[in-house]
Amino acid sequence: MFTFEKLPFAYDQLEPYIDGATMKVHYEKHHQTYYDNFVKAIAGTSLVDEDDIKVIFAQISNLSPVIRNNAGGYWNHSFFWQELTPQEQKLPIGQSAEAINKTFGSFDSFKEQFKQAALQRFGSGWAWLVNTQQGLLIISTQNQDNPFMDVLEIQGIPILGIDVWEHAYYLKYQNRRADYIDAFWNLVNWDFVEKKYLQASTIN
Ligand code: MN3
Repeated sequence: MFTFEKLPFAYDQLEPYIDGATMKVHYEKHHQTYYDNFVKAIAGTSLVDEDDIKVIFAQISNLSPVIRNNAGGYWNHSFFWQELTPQEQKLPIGQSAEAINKTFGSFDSFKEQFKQAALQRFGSGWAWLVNTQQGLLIISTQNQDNPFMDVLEIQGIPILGIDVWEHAYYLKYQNRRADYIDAFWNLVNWDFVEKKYLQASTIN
């Protein structure tokens, strides 16, 4: 059973970095539609009985584009909401902070590389920090593809992601994707990132 979960904050709580109107449309229209279409697309197939969406992602190359886009859209947004917080935590913590510093030289250097990946994603998609057998990596995916999907050259376990579809920022930032990415750093829930990093390290 795949569920559509509540937002962990009110629509306007991420202001001024992400405005309430954008959050409302993003969650109620975009995310809800991905979820509804995903559920519709797997209805009547054996995928309905899956309780781990990663099993679906691992065979996505054999499934329809409708399932690929909507399963990804559903999961990516669920992850994104949990990863954001109004608390303005500012800095990574714990073992994920250490791994980021070790891999990228410094937090600032990581932010810069992550921003470049997010800026260079042509059209719609996501940039991700993922954990792999080789350690942390920054990747980007097109459309609603997800780091677990078997279609990707480099797969990994998502630790952090940013939605760079225009629907995520256009009302406030118009074409200024770079400004939206800069503002995003005020919203990252580093407790969540640390939790994901520790889980991913256990799996590896
Ligand atoms: Mn989105």
